[in-house]
Amino acid sequence: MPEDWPRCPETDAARYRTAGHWAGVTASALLRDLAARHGPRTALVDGPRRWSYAELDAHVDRLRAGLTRAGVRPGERVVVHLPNRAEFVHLWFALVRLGAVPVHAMPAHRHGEIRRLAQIAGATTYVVAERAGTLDGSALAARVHDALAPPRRVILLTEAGSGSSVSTASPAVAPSPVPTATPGVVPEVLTWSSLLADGVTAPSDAGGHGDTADPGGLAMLLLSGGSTGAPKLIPRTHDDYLYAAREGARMCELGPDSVYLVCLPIGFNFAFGAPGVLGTLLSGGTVVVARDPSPPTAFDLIARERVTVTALTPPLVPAWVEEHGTSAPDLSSLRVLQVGGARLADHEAGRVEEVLGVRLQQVFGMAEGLVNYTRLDDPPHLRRTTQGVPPTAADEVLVVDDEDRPLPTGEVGELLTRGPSTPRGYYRAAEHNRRAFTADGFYRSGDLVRRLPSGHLVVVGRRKEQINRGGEKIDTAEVEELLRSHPRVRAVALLPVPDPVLGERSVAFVAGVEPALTPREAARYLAKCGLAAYKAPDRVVPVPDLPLTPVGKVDKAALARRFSAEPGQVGSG
Ligand code: J2J
Repeated sequence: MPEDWPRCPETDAARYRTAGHWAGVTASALLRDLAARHGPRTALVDGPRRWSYAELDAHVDRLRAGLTRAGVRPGERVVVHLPNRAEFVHLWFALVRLGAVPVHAMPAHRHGEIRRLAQIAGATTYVVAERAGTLDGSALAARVHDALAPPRRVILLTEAGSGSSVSTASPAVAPSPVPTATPGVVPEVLTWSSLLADGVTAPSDAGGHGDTADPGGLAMLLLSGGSTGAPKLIPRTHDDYLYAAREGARMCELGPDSVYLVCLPIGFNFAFGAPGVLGTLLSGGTVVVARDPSPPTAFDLIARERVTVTALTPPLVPAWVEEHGTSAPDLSSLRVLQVGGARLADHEAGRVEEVLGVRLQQVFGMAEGLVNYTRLDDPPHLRRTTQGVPPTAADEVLVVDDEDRPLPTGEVGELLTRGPSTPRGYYRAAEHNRRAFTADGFYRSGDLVRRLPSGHLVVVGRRKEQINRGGEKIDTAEVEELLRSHPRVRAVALLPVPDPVLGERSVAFVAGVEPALTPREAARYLAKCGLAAYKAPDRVVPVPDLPLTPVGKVDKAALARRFSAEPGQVGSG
């Protein structure tokens, strides 16, 4: 049977181990070690709830035992669809300790994305909050459970959360009324509190699989924002993920006194591992969970918990700057503000330091592994106008032309990368891997960059079919395919257009039958298909036909030219 994902060749693996990049410990063993070293120090804060390192470790044992009793076994994949709550951290470590594999879903995901995630991962279990904002976890579970592999478990996190005395009676998740579900396939529904009910006794309590598992084995699966067609999952190992978190912590100068505020979705690679939750914990610091990224929530927590570092995507920066002007918050503890996920405009970069009075760190990363950071002591112009450097020389970066030939310093080309944090292929995607990676194992990022003589990278564009809407990635093919299935749409092309706040917005050029599709109709239709709301086109431009290139592909460059020539003239929105 072919392997689910390509391992790193042994010559490179040995080099990473010898250099100490791959430390040879699992995340579970790491947490035990942290508990031994930092026992009474505060590890995790969520509202009034706090866990010391020792308490976190013990709580993870208890949850691991509950998951084992519920039947979750080593190697099973589990879709984790939780909002910013301490329970995300508990569950992540409990799964890893059990030897199961967390699959990170984003809060904005809906049944379309979750079903695909579950199917590609071959996940047995779906963990969702019963309610989070507009998300109705029970209803969502009913729409996705038949996409799970047997025994099809759903775990509902109730608002009362961990340690509460919520009834263990399962809320009804009836066989789904939606056409996507297979009638009669009833999932097993468990509540969080039932998992925690019986303490730490479980069949395999002695030892713990996750402590002794292969550190080079699969630890987690992340969703790629970067590929066209079927979504791709990124297999991350303990070795490669902990390397990335550790190097991120070094670039961010974290230590035991660091307090990291999780503003962005906690399952986003930036917030979880760059250095994020894991980098903070392995430094002995404190992770504070913000339930939403709004400036008032964040400012309140920064002042209350003496937060020293946090991370944002670019669209949040002007909101922070503005709120700072009106509410004069106490940000005196905040030392570093990381900004990444999309290109931060140079003028906004300047305002971060001038107005907020904190050190800006630009972060240009990818769930595929490589994360670049500006150094905290870089000169101001490099902090403001570049997206940083790779953390170590082992993170190889090439800037190449269309034929993969390395370009001289200063020229714009595609970034290729290989290194201790970058897997050599996607999960169960052998054919796609032949295109997405070079023969010698470099990942083709699709990002167009320029490298300065200092080694700093500047992101100038991309060659992949993707829209980066303020850090939220849209695979244009995914949206186009769904819109094409609308009865009034014949042909459609989704394009990015510049936007002062988000960096980019999406415009759908639609050829079809009258009356022309409106943006609202498009959004409703895509929501019905189960797509995250941010993927709906911001504008819809009706066109008689889509222009084609000589080889018969949609000529997106021509559409972009037409739009930029008369943006106000065309379409509605
Ligand atoms: C321009 N484009 C950027 C930046 C990411 C840290 C930070 C971000 C991510 C992330 C991450 C950018 N300027 N500063 O995983 O650990 C675009 C690039 C990149 C893609 C990856 C992390 N920072 N990007 O955003 O997997 O196009 O990871 O290839 O979601 O986002 O997206 P994603």
